[in-house]
Amino acid sequence: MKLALITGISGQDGSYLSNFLIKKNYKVVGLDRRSSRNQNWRLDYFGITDKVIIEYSDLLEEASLFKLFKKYNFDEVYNLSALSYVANSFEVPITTTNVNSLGTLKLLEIIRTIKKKIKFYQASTSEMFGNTPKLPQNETTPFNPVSPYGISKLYSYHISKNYRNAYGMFICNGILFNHESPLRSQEFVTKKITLGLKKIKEGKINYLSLGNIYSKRDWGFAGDYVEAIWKMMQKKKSDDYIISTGEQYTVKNFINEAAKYYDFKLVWRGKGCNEKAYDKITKKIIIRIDKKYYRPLEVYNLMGDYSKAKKLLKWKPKTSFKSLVKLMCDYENNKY
Ligand code: NAP
Ligand code: G4F
Repeated sequence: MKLALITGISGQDGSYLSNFLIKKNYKVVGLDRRSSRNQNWRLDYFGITDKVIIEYSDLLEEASLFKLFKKYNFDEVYNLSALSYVANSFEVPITTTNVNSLGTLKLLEIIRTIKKKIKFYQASTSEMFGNTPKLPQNETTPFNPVSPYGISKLYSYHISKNYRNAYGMFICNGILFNHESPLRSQEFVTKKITLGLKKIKEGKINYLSLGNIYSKRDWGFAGDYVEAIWKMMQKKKSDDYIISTGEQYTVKNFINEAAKYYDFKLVWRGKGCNEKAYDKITKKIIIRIDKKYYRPLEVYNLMGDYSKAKKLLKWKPKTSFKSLVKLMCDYENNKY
């Protein structure tokens, strides 16, 4: 039985990966921050709360991390912990960098010191590409991050490669494009839309306020992506891989697809901050644009080329854009 450590176990990917690894007969230890919120709701969703060992620690606490590695003889470490909300990274750039950059370095240093054979996965991101002119983005596309989040993740990407090359350690960077699920946190745009439209339908709110609806994203399903993460950790040699769907849609496309699910017939009028979507039947405003959701800098155009993962990992995404929107809406309606 392999022993895996998942940092960020309380997050979206942490729960999907825990469920996946438990099915593969792993023993899973989850690094969790103590919080006043119920952090286990995602593990509860999979019915695996009692099957994982939760250890309270923090990526900011070096001594506590060290003790954890002394206590367990890990085979694989999946570093999913991060302050992952891009907009928020502009508000708290220092904490973002401490957790997302130095947190990774702390783990790598502990592994290098204690047991170099431990395999390490770093949760890298398409946000590192920022506003690069090249499309689709692949493993050789130059990075040009435009947020404190993207920059903090680029540090971790490079330091991970550095430890792999300098010390011969097994370290993979998964450069994952946006991936969503019913378990996505509510501040991210896909969940905000699928949950928001449901609340409008039920009369709980009048309309939904959003920011830039013209940015394009390559949206996949988290359940598909954790399989790719695991597969790269099973290869003989560690490497970096793009994980994506190879398709892109605007935020507006996502809204229109979700609106169909809820039987809204959206008509769009106006431009920029004055653009609105009305329901053709009721004439009520459903979507408004609010400047407060614009970011100081935006990433406009992401689409990944996952050919390398397809060839070397025999991985490809299973869930289409339409299926993803449907399964997120189904969840809001207790059908998933
Ligand atoms: P998420 O839901 O925001 O989960 C982030 C996790 O990190 C949470 O468990 C959070 O704990 C934990 N965390 C934050 N600060 C920490 C600290 N100081 N010490 C220990 N843990 C800390 O993110 P996700 O969507 O699952 O993404 C997983 C990873 O993949 C992240 O590193 C993210 O940046 C990266 N990524 C995500 C995507 C995507 O589209 N989802 C794409 C590319 C890369 P709390 O619950 O206590 O806040
Ligand atoms: O859902 P988002 O906040 O995701 P974003 O910024 O693309 O970041 C996610 O994907 C990254 C991978 O590329 C991850 F590394 C990162 O951790 C995170 O999981 O925003 C998507 C797009 C943006 O262009 C944003 O400006 O939607 C736009 N948007 C428009 N209105 C909005 C809103 N985003 C949010 N969160 N809320 C809005 O009201």
